[in-house]
Amino acid sequence: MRRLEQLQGGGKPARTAALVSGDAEAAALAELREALARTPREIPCKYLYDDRGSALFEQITRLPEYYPTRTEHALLVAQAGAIVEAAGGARLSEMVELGSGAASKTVALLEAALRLGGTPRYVAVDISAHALARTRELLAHARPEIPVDEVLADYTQELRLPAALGGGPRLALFLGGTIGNDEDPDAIRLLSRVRGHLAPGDLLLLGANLVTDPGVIHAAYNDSAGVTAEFNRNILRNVNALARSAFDPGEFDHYAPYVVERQRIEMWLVARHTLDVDLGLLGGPLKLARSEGIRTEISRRFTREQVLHLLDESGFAPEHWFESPRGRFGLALGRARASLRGL
Ligand code: SAH
Ligand code: AVI
Repeated sequence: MRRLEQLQGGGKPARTAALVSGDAEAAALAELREALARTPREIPCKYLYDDRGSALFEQITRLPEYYPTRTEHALLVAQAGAIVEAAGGARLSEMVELGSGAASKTVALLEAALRLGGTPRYVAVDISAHALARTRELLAHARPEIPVDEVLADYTQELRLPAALGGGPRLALFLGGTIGNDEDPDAIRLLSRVRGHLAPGDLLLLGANLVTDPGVIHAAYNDSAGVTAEFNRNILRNVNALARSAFDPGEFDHYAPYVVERQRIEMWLVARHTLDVDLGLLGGPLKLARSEGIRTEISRRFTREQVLHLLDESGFAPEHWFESPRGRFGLALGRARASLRGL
């Protein structure tokens, strides 16, 4: 097992997402300062994933209302053989997963590769040291024969991946519907950067939430146990740890409407009353009016055409489309084109 760390110049893994030293810490503070000054105010969603946030996300994936993880998992189990065959079968040299989380669904793909006679390397890229530790535990237990490399990195920045092994295609994975946490330009920039790490003929498997019943989508982000609300409020604890600011999560309501015309959940933290928050290293107080919101995430639903368009714009020729039985989740398999159109 090897670990590359790109959030800091080596040393101990960060226990708080993006809590880093030197230039990277300054960049995180600048990013937060700029985002909180926007209209509407924002905190980038990557700050949801400190240790506690990653653990809360894992709880979310098991909630009865949160259908995406279960739905994608079932689809992956059903289609793993077809996906791995299309990606080269036993010749597949490695799988590189962005935002791997606990990698609970990836095991289905790794097992399919083993069944087909391959032993691909697995490279897990995540901003959360907690998530990478869970990946390590899960794979060591489930599939100890798979070589695993961990990369602690923010994939919105320039990525440094281990050199390709060669000898067979590389399959990049971006699952969970995480692509829906970005608007199109950022999504295309990210997928194009992934394309830049691949050779022509390598592949990308992209998981996306699809447009479905607004009531079902709304419930998934407004669970009755309040776990998503806690996950949302926890972002303020992470900001406090990074910036030594003084947000009180208890002063904010979780608000997560499904905005039908924009095909997306918007997750907000709404001030319960007028607030004057000490921003610590971010500088100055933040004055919030009663009911003023800070947007912490968007989570988009797509049509099949929109997903294939994202692939195409990022340098991949769409080759296969797999959809869950009730059309709530889709997996698109694209092949890296020789020409980097869209880069
Ligand atoms: N793929 C997993 C996890 C999805 S949650 C699944 O489908 O269940 C999103 C994951 O992406 C989290 O593990 C989070 O830590 C990671 N992540 C979010 N923003 C990131 C960023 N900018 N760089 C790297 N990882 C990121
Ligand atoms: C990681 N991402 C795809 C999740 C989503 O559904 O957008 C994060 C999440 N936010 C609230 N619940 C889950």
